[in-house]
Amino acid sequence: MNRNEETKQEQTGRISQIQKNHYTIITEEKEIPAKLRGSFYEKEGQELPVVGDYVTFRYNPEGESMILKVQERKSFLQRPDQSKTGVMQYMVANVDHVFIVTSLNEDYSFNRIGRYVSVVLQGGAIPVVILTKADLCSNPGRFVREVEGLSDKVRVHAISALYGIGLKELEEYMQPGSTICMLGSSGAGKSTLLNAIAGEEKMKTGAIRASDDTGRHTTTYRQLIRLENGVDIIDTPGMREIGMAAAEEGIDDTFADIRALEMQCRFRDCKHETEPGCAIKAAIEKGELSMERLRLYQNLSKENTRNYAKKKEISKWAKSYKKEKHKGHWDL
Ligand SMILES: Nc1nc2c(ncn2[C@@H]2O[C@H](COP(=O)(O)OP(=O)(O)OP(=O)(O)O)[C@@H](O)[C@H]2O)c(=O)[nH]1
Ligand SMILES: [Mg+2]
Repeated sequence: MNRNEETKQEQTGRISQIQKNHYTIITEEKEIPAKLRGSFYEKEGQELPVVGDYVTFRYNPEGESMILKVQERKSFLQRPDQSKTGVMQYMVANVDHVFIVTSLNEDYSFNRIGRYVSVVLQGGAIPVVILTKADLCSNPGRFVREVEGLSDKVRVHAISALYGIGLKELEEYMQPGSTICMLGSSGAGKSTLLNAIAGEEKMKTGAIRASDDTGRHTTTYRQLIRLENGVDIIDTPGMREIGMAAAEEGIDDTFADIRALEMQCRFRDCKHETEPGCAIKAAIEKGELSMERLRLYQNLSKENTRNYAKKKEISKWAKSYKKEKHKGHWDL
């Protein structure tokens, strides 16, 4: 193809990076700088491209190419906005598996993993929980079992990217042409895992704070990396929290739709089993709610009740301990 023909022809590529209004498109041959066609800004509610989108563009060998259209997405991850305005934030598109990366140190949070799983299921991708830094944990199996209890749709692997433990288990996700996205808090080890899978340093990694095991936001924007084995991996910056209400019990944000439906059930204590007038069952029948998300919500609520009961029990015990100690009975 000569230069002129190449310019006229519409091509297809994949968005690998976005910096303000500047897009990078990756094709079989190269990375191409691009911008949006003006009409994207004219029409209200027009879907803008996100990392992972396949787009049609007009090639410009001299400068920025022109993105004409976003192609239909097969999955689309969104999360509720942190400021709780009800707006959804777009994250990535066309992902097959999402690696929910959590390290086996202070970062581990059963509830947070549940919220990520919900976001992934909602977006139409498959959640895979990766418990990293297994080298720092004396009993990774305990955590694997706990996470497996979330939903039978969730796969769990305990690994150490630094020591190469468990990486073989991840080979089944490396199908040529498939896409993996890394999600998880800053410092969890997403970029370290990506480098270990790639076999070379594609991304920068950074030390965590010893005081609370949190990271320092080393990765600052989403980036799609095309590996030699034909897999696309999207690395993302660590998020502080995902769709989380301030309280530890707050699973409300990620499950706002289910809670809204529950309010419409005829009985206030509806268990969504055999009760008549159940809005949850109706939504499942209509295909508006998936069974997996309902189970996940129920499992998380159960776990929260258990934690709450545990906390209450402990504080009761602490109070009686103080009282008894005061009477002099507890000097062991
Ligand atoms: N002990 C141990 N440390 C690890 C492992 N994986 C990553 N780390 C360390 O954890 C720190 C954070 O790793 P990163 O890969 O930068 O974390 P990240 O999730 O990409 O963080 P952000 O880019 O900030 O979102 C680095 O010091 C890594 O060396 C592991 O398996 N074991
Ligand atoms: Mg990173």
